[in-house]
Amino acid sequence: MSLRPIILHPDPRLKKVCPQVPAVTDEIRRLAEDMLETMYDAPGVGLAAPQLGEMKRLFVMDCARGEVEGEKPRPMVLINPEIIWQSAETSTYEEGCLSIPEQYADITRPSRVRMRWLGLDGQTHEEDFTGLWATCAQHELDHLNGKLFIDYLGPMRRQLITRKMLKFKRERAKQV
Ligand code: K2U
Ligand code: ZN
Repeated sequence: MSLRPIILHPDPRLKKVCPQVPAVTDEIRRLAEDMLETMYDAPGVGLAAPQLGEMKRLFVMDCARGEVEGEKPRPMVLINPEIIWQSAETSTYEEGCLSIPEQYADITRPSRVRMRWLGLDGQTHEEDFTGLWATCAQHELDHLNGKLFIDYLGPMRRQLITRKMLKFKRERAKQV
């Protein structure tokens, strides 16, 4: 397992639609392991493959943050994920993104989603997600379609955040 660098916005790889994963191979298993290690280290509750520069339709998530007494970690790997049902009811959550550090905005999404995906076990899985799990799953699926949470904001706010990130990346490059 190894930690990998997280790509920062703006970057063309974060705007691309990722292709399906044809099969669960040892390479995919190693990538999923690295994604989980990088996510926990960030720390985060989700991470999508394109955020590591891997243009593949898979993401990891673990929203069991131990806030609930006795809640055990539940690392999940979702390959070729799709939403097969979503509630009309919506929830608003102050979202952030590991590719857009220190920037947050209230984003409204369906409160509940039913997802179908291919697991590392090669089986097809289906599950309903609510709460932070639902928000995170939709945020990560957006990453696989080249969409960032700032794309839900108005153009001025999005440009402001992008300019801040360009400055952040310039200053970080000077430190290297
Ligand atoms: O994809 C990512 O960049 C990781 C995201 C996932 C996420 C965003 C918004 C809402 C839920 C999940 C986060 O940066 S992970 C950081 C985090 C930690 C605790 C709660 C929410 C977000
Ligand atoms: Zn993100």
